[in-house]
Amino acid sequence: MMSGHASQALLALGSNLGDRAAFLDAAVASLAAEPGVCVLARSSIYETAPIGTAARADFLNATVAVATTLGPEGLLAVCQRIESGNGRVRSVPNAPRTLDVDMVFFGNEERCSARLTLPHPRYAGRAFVCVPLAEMLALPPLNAERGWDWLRARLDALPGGLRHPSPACRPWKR
Ligand code: PH2
Ligand code: MG
Ligand code: MG
Repeated sequence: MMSGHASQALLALGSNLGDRAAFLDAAVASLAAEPGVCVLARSSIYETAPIGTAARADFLNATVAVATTLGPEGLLAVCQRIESGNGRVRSVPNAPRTLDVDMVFFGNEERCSARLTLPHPRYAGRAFVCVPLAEMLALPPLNAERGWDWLRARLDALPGGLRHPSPACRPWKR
């Protein structure tokens, strides 16, 4: 249960080390158990070629839509705690990771600081973020809600190829 004013936020999950799907599931479960965070929707899971890293192992990626009474900093702290609790070790940047939980949007908020840039500075080029976001928006419960029109407008502005599954971002079967 949540009381007070809630914000909409979109999180991107990624794993390319260990039991990748189990780490994504654990992240969703941890978010759902978090006071002040309500999981509204999760996308299905996609298998994706690594982008912008020397990593060789394919990722599993998914996105989650939440309502939260936390602010951006509080939600960021939750994301980092969930990463650490799932074996994430911050060694070399972009090293293979058990779990990455990135904040892509916090409502329509725009900000840029060393700790947190919103929207995520690279989401618009990344099918592994945009494809699952588009999937969530097309399905209940988000598809029927005018409250998500701001996100629909953001995604509609992107090239179509970024919003549809492709060999680089393909549906993954459990
Ligand atoms: N995350 C990165 C860098 N590259 N590539 C894919 N396919 N999926 C990711 O989650 C990912 C990536 C940095 O966090
Ligand atoms: Mg990331
Ligand atoms: Mg990250």
